[in-house]
Amino acid sequence: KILVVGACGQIGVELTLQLRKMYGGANVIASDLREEHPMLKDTGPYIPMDIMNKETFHVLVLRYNITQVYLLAAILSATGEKNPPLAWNLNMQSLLNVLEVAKEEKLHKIYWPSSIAVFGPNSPKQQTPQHTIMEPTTVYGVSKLAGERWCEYYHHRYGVDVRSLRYPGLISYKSAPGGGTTDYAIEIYQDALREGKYECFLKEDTYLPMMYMPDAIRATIELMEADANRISVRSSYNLSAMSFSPKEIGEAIRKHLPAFAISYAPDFRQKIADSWPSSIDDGAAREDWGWAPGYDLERMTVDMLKNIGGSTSGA
Ligand code: VAH
Repeated sequence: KILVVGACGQIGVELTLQLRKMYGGANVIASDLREEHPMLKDTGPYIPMDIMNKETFHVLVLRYNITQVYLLAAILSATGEKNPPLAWNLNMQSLLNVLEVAKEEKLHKIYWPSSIAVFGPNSPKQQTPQHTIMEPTTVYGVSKLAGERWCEYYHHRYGVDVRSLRYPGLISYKSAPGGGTTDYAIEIYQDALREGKYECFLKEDTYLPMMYMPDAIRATIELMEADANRISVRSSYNLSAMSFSPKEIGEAIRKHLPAFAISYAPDFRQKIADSWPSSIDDGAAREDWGWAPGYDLERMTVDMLKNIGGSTSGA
């Protein structure tokens, strides 16, 4: 059975729904601290759980015969800077709890997301390599960098089959984002439809690596389904689909909503965005397990504008 921890988050909701489609609702247990997300209702078992409590997590693994864990609980970059100790504690202890139980119970596979936030101001900005300088300047990035080292340690020392992707900024409409620096690229679509304008908290030429959620979900599944002997990276794979700036996504929206107006009021998140790469080299993912993105800015924009409204989460 599969357990998704953090199933009510931006990635968790869509990953849980996809896993349930593939393996059957009853075989995918969703858990989170919060009450069940409306989109998960009646699609499979939901168990409130605090992943910071290793014992209750361990008991749940035994009681429900869990063999795979997807750990998506985390505090993201912007929120993390408002409470560094909490971000470090949650992001690290949740992973260590999962890795320890995976070792003790010989769980089949573990998934844990990293992020382009592991790179810092002196990492190469363009086509950032899989292996390079990594001096992250956010607590979130530090926790993801440390987490990658722990994943590699548990794999090489104890044989835990833990796999990971360095997600770029993820854009989706089904569930609310969790306080990231890239969330402007979600808000912009919602505001464009609701108000016809958007005040962006990043400068117009801030290029960031981005990906549409359907691609991120597919990449996660493809990585987890790949033969173990094809996985050459046990820290976390670079993953890429596109890069764009607020100016460019504004222009993509204006093609469909000609009256849309964008203004700029950079805030504390500008400094975070400036520390990250503008584009990513995901050659290792393409080589090892055949990664290829499906959505570019235009295709994503059409899909986002078409779907927002009905299914934007109220949460
Ligand atoms: C954040 N959406 O902004 C996340 C992600 C690369 C960005 O890690 O913190």
